Amino acid sequence: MKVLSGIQPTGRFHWGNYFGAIQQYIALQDNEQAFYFIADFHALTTVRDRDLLKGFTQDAAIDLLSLGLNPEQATLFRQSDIPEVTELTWLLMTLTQMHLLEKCHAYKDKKAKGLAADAGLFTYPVLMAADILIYDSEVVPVGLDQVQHIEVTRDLAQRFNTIYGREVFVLPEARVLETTAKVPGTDGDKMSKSYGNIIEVFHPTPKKFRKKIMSIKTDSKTVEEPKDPESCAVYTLAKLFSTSEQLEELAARYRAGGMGYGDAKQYLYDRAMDYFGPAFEKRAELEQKPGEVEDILQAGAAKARVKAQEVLSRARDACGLAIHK
Ligand code: AQP
Repeated sequence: MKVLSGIQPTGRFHWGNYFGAIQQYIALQDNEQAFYFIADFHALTTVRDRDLLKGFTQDAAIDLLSLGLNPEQATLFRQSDIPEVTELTWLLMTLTQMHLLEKCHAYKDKKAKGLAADAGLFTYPVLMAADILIYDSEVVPVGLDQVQHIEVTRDLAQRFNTIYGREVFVLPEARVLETTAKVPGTDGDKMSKSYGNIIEVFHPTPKKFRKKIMSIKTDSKTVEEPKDPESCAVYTLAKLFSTSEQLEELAARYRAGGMGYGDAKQYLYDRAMDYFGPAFEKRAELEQKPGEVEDILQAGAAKARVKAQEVLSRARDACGLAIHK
């Protein structure tokens, strides 16, 4: 099975990114093809600071490797190291109907908020389609918010194949984990950088990590009062890290009363520290080896580019463009 996914270097990864997407990357990394890229071209629609983009991109690579992405199995690369992807974007753009993009949520949401959207944001799903189609990807592990974009990718692939009368592109499927498709943030809404409700996977110090967890919004019930676990963001997040026995025990403590939200948050902090502890240690090691990380990205790009050139040639040939040997 050919697996591919991309993740934007627009800040540090949060629990939504990890449980919705990255966890799947690791689980699928021993497939026939497991290509994962850092979507720096995409990030340009929001990050317009040279040093920041470079820093986020480097951090993204280190974070993924620390969280268990194994470069011996998976191919990790920067999106912008594969220029073929922008060429394929143009080929796809020539047959992308405007109405398809107008209904895409990233653009629609921004417009609804009265914010100015630029052409990069509007055409973002076409670049994403090129990212997926250029590696003959069959399965794309993502969170729920990206499913619509995979549908656009399928539409474009089908349209291209039909117009040019050839099976140039493989139609990919989204892979979404039911339980973590939409991880909630500290306010109960979908965890998202633009909502300011994220918990980052990596924090500069355990103290800052704890402070973030203690900032999760709860209602104002007193310690003595019984509480409803299912309507509490702390409990919902605790599900990410707990066994069913641990959860039952925690839910019983909520319902019985006598447990304050501070205790529930401490529980969440302890579980998260246990869970991510090994990644924190690995990260501290990798931070000292930027050269090694860069080598991994370049070796990944060299491998991915071979596949991208093969598929792009197929597409160029189908359109009647010259093929470069
Ligand atoms: N809350 C979430 N639950 C489950 N999956 C999520 N993903 C993001 N948020 C959640 C998944 O993470 C992958 C990378 O997404 P991205 O590159 O779009 O990252 P992002 O833009 O940083 O995600 P945000 O925080 O949601 O950013 P904004 O605020 O810019 O929209 C994807 O597979 C995504 O589904």
